[in-house]
Amino acid sequence: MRMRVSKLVTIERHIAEEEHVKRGATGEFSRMMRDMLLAIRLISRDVRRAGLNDVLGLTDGTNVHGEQVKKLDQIAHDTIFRAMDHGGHLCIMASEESEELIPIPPEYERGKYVLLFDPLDGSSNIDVNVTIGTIFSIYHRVTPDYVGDGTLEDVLQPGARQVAAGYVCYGSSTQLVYTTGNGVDVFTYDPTIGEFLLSDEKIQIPNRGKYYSVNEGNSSKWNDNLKKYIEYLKTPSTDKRRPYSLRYVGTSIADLHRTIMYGGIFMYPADRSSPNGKLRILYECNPLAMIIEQAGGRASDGKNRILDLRPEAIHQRSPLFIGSRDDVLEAEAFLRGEFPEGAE
Ligand code: AHM
Ligand code: MG
Repeated sequence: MRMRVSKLVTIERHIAEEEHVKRGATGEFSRMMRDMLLAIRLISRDVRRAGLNDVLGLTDGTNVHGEQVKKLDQIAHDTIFRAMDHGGHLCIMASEESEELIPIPPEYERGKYVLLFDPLDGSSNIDVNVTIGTIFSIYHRVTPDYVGDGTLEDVLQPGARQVAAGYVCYGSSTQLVYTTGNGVDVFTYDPTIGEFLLSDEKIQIPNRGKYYSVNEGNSSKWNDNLKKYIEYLKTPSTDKRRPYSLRYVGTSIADLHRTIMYGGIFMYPADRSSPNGKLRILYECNPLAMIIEQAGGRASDGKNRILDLRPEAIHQRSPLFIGSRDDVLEAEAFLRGEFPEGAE
């Protein structure tokens, strides 16, 4: 469900207005987001020219210019780091592309925010021109020292404490889906003027959908309750609510974006070889969960609310069931072994 907007508003204006209402207009959050938007515009440019600009699939070695060729996900990581390291707004960063925490270089000031990100989500789709994305999650630091580096404690906060979360979808257009806890807004990039413009305001996910999204190639490793749930979704019902249709891009933000717009459920469950699923809590599950909850949906690990998890490591994984409220509740019931009539 979307509310189209007729007014012309850039994202920077929108963020500044929201900050004015919520935070008494210190302007610091807006300035930090301005740096982040610069990184996103640069990544979008590189993604849009992929195939022409030496960023596809070449990991090692040198190109014809004698330069080392980097993969797009490394370029995206470096771009975000270089846009965010010197603004004085952050005290620490963490990224899917970095094993360890990423400190702010000693020559720059430290700020009160923490940034966690997946620079290029859907890496397996980069080389085949399929939708990829960027995910980010922002917290206030919890360590009191405003001049010192942020620590692991600042990074390992439960998702419920996020100040803002967003993802960028490099799809048929580049869109930024974003929340600061005041609903979810969608901004579409106009490359001719270099601006993100508000395109859908306060989007809400339908309470139930007709799409399910999961890597069914893993089904031989699933537990019986999950197998039953997927079988149930595929079984025609007399009220025509089922069968569901399957959609699976293999880029979590693309699968989530469709799920928000049309309703349904996206899952990356645990299985025999991946007892915690695949997706990472800090920079994948948490920001996506904040966005889905702000859009009226639900996100869980099958039992617990994602945003209440207490991560203990930067790259910790969690199973993820996310989407329309009634679909996720139904999945959770199946996983508990509670089946609706006719599904046993
Ligand atoms: P990545 O961050 O290395 O790209 O991996 C995460 C991606 C998700 O975007 C997507 O949901 C999942 O991996 C797909 O995994 P699979 O290929 O196992 O279905
Ligand atoms: Mg990822």
